[in-house]
Amino acid sequence: MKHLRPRPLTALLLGLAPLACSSHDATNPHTAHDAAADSAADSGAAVVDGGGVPLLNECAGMDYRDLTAGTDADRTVRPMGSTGYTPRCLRVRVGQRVTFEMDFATHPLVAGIPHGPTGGATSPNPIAGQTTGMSYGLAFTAEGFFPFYCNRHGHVGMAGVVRVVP
Ligand SMILES: [Cu+2]
Repeated sequence: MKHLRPRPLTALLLGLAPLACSSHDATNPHTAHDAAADSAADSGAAVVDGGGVPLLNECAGMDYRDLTAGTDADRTVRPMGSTGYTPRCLRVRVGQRVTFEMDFATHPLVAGIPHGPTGGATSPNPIAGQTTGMSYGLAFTAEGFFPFYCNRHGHVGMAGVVRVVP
C-alpha cells in the first residue's frame, strides 16, 4: 500500500524536521499518522511523535483526552456511532478506574492493536477481552500505553489507547 499512495511533501519531511510535526498534525492529523504508521509497519519499531509518545491505534500525543481530573464516571469509553469510540485516546492516572460501556456482543473488546505499528505498547496489558455484557471496568495499577480495539470494527478505526501516567 505505501508504495502506491502519493505522499504530501510535508509527510516526507517529518523525519528530517520533527518540530514541524505539531503544525502538520493540527491541520491534517490523519494523513500524518498514516504516513508515519506505514513507514514503521515493516520494522515493528515504535513510531513516536514530537513528544516521544508512541503512535498506537492512531493515538498521537495531542489526541489523548486528559481524564485525570474528575470522577471515575468521567473515565468511561462509549461507542461513537456504530464503528467508533469516544473517547478513543484517553489519559488517566495510576490507580484510576476506566469503564467500557457498550454491548460487547456487538462490539467485542480486545486488548491490542488491529493493524499498524505495535512498538511502544506496554506489556502486560490488563484490559481483559469481553464478548458479552454491557459494562466492564478496571483500575490501572501501572503506567504505560494500553491499546484496545473492537474485534468487529477495529479495522475501520474502532481502536484506542488508555495512557496511564503517574
Ligand atoms: Cu465495534
